[in-house]
Amino acid sequence: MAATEEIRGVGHSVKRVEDARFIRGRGQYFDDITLPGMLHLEFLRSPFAHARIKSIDASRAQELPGVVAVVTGELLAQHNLAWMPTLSGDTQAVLATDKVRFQGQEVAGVVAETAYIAKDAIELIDVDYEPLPAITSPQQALAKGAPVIRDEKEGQTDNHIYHWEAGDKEATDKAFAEADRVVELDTFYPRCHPAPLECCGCVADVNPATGKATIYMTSQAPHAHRTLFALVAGLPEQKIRIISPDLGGGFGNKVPIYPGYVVATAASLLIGRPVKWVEDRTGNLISTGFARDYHMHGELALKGEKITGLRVRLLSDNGAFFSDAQPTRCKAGLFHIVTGSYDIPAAHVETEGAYTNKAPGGVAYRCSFRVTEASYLIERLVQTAAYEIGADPAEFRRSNFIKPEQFPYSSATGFEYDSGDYGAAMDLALEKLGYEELRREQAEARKEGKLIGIGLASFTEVVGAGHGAEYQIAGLRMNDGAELRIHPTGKAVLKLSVKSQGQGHETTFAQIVAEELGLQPEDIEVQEGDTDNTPYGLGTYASRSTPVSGAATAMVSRRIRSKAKKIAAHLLEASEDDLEWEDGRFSVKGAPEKSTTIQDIAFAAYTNVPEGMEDGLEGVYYYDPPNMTYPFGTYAVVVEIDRGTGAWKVRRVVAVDDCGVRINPMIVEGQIMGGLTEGFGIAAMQLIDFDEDGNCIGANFMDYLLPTAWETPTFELGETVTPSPHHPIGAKGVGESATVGSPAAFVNAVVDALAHAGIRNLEMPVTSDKVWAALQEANLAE
Ligand code: MCN
Ligand code: CUM
Repeated sequence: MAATEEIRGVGHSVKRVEDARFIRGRGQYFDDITLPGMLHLEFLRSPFAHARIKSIDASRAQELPGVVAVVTGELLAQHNLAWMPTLSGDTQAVLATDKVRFQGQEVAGVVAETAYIAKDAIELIDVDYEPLPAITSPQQALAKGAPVIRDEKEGQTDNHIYHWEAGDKEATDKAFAEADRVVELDTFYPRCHPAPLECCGCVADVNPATGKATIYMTSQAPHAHRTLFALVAGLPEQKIRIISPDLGGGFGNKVPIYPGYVVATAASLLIGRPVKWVEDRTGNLISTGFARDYHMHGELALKGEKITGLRVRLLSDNGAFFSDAQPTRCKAGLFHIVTGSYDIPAAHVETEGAYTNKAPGGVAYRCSFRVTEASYLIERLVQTAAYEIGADPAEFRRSNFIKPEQFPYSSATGFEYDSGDYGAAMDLALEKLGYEELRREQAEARKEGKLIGIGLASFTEVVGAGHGAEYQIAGLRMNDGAELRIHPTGKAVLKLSVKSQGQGHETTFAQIVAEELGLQPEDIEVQEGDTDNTPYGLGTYASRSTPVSGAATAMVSRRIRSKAKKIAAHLLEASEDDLEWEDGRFSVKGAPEKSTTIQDIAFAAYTNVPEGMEDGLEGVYYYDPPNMTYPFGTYAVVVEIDRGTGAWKVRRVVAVDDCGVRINPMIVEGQIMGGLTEGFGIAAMQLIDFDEDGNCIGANFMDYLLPTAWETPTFELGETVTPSPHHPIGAKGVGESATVGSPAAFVNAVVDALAHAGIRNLEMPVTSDKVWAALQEANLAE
């Protein structure tokens, strides 16, 4: 019986159960779904970044055999669907009516019998555009006399979206007035894109007889999306069923609601047949949720080796529609951790947002609400400060770290860090790296004209939104549910509100139940993604599945265990107080031979419960986290620079992460390696750029470069474990940590190779030509 075998609960590197179908090609993605009578939707996209639409003539397209309908903004407007609300209270065009506001914006949709016919018909739509000047930077957007992009919005007379601030301005000004030195850094976190392997898409099936809308869609947050569909389209919520099937990666790209989902659903409703929309790569890169595009100015006030103040000014390029997924309290999530891992007594941050003629987005890409930018800024700033005062960057960090005994720590911007031991993580990273020795080698190499750089990032992240009273999206509290049913034979089904895009939830969440109930993970099936069959919750992003839904899973298991205990007392004819729980069985204290397993109890739950007790062994729990979790770590990167070309090569990457208790160490390491690869890609090559007319440069994988196995360095990992004090099993989220923390380490490493010659900054992506220019400037070029 199971109880004699070791339970593979928390801490075991259980192999990913989902891979059995993925590696056999048996996954089911939305594009695998074919329904009888299904039609296909394709989009006509704007060639201009900014233009007035004078007319749209779709008659030639309409006449093409096989075309069923052409959907325009005008048609949608008749159903009040031409515009939709965004997650941050703005509006966004579903299909353009008055103007196009970025290149690639959806102008019209063709619904046809095949995708090929739909694509051909797109070519036959005649749009008469009157081009307008394009705005491609927030500086341009906020300049006097700039054309107003959102002229359709009442009262909008410029391109300004918001001004937010956090921290104490007065205290910060005082810290700067009293500082013996002020260090500054101006830097830009460029626009990049998550580019998941599978682009977005859906199959919308509105049944004209029942009125039920079943929408198979690429969604990281199926429940939230269903509620938004209900609110936007006015469909009754019980008549909407979102099914998010297997996803080929998300990385934040599948959080927003895109016009494709809405048009496919509207078309299915109007035509009465299922409609499939499959986004192509260029559509994905030019029109869906981009990330970053953040201009940052940071200043540190120093007294000796101590940081006494932080001042930050930000300017955000939000594209044509403000569509950040924006939890209320969060504002810019950057506020949460802008002071990083450092005990900075005073801080003040101000941020402005602007509309530009670029695709909307802003938050997503393996970050949590701008924390990537925050982490980058502070880690670049502390390195700059260390150089300016002639301190070793590691030692300078150490003297400013928040100390373990200061937790829970209240930051100068008003957030409470739950737990941390930053020194321990850094020590382990430095030890693994052989830091002292490397510094010596670096100095020796320099004498021989060789450039080696060592870059560190001791990041702190914030994940797991988060405390429903303060964190809401579109008015919905950011909670998550878990429903667990133990069947008579002791096998279980766990249903979750979150949705894996590749993170291995089917494995790890079963391990949480295994840990709490003493079942083996293979006896627990985990289900996600179908709103008709899973409990409510806000979904997977901001590494919140473990902190929120993982906690719900532990709590529902405990709830079931307490009922199991009552049944055990009944079966053993003992008092509950005399029972002990260990490894899936209750036994009588002092009489271990008198025991009953969770499997026996499960059977009894349906056959032999104590008098007055309801049958069954199941429960549901909605978890509202008391706080966010704050994972952290130190990443160290060693690079060599070729003085002849400016090319830089990564010699080593050491990554020490602390995400509290690790449920599945192998999966956590996989998350970290994937995240480091993306961090490297962002630092070295991934760039979505625009020319002055607003043409997107980076619209395909020839121009938007992703690291392949060829460029990706080898990673050496390490861990420390500082449990979260408020999470039921002490776990913190980890999915995004490496992408958040590592870009600064890569850039710091390249800068470090040139720092002795006065170079302080290089902008991402750090391409050879930029390094070459720096080598020239520093008289180091060969
Ligand atoms: N885990 C663990 N122990 C911990 C923390 C996490 O074993 N202490 C496990 C979890 O159980 C889960 C995985 O690690 O299986 C990631 O958990 P978590 O940190 O809670 O993150 P989420 O599951 O909420 O995933 C979201 C996060 C985000 S926001 C992005 S973006 C991202 C990422 O995950 N996108 C990914 N990792 C990704 N990995 C893949 N393969 N594909 C994506 O699209
Ligand atoms: Cu910020 S990308 Mo993830 O949160 O889905």
